[in-house]
Amino acid sequence: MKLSGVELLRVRMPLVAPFRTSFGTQDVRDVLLVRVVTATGEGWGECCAMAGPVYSSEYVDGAEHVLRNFLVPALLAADEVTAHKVAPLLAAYKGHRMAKAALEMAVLDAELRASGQSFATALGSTRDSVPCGVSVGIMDSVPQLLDVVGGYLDEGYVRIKLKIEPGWDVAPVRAVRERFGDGVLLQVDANTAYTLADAPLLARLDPFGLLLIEQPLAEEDVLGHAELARRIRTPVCLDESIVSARSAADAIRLGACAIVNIKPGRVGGYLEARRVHDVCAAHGIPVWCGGMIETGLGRAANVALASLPGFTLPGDTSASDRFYRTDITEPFVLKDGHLPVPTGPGLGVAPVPGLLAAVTTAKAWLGS
Ligand code: OSB
Ligand code: MG
Repeated sequence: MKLSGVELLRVRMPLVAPFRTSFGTQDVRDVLLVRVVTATGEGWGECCAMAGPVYSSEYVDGAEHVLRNFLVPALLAADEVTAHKVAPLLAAYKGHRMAKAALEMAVLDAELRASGQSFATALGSTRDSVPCGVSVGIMDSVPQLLDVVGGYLDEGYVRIKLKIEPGWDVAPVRAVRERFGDGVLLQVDANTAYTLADAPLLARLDPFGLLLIEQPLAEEDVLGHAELARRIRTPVCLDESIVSARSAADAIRLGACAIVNIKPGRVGGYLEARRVHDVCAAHGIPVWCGGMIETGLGRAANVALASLPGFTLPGDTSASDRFYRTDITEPFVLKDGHLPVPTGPGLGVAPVPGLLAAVTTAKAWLGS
């Protein structure tokens, strides 16, 4: 394909409730969308960067800047663009994986729409629905947390993830276990809020039979995670530290993770995400699909990815209404704790023009 142009759109969507993590509180999602246009059609990508560089070094204005000034011009200058050519075409530009991922996603969508194949089929899906977990933010009180968790269990979510930070860890986990029992699939996510000196504290989570503890230590502290894994019984799962298939292979070799959270944006796209899946599968490391508060576009692609065979744990692939009263696509609706894997060409969903227009704050066309 030759790209005739690329549109960058900024979309502002209020969250149904504030979402608090160890790195801050969000009540609105400022999303960057990418629409690539070819002679025969279009494709959609979503950039998962947050408003500020608080989860990782990328942030949405930075992603827009690097796309506009470096990444999009590189693709517009190429005579032949396919999804598999995007990473090599952009390889001269270091880092900026979330920005690259959004552009590659849009190209992949355009390519698959043109050929009539779904994301799921292209990635190697083996299931037509995926079990869904939900990520539960830090609350003001334990009773409030129990209400929220109870609501999600009533909705049918099959796994609960509690966000934790120092001062909000053992007590909320104990309370959820006491109220809802040992049968609930339960895990925690620290988003790098601890250090190795906290190992004795984190070992106090051992009796609660958690599925995993996600990213307790700093992004670059891979050896620290390996040491922590020797000092606690809860399996260590990495999120922020895994930025490529290579870093996954290294972390596994070092004993830093027993489980991996795969987020396509964090690793530079859905094609690299599949390679992370393959590396983990080859080592017997279970994976699950993370989330970055995606709109229906990113959600569709994540659900497709989560239907690959190595995704043996429920992901943060919650329904649209977990974060948004109104999505920009047809909403993803939970059924028996599962979401259906889209089957239509490409993402299988597209923005509904009126819904998209209602939340779009800026648009820029790059190309002729
Ligand atoms: O660490 O998994 C994370 C949201 C934003 C940034 C980082 C994370 C999260 C979540 C929410 O936990 C996942 C979701 O989209 O459901
Ligand atoms: Mg995480």
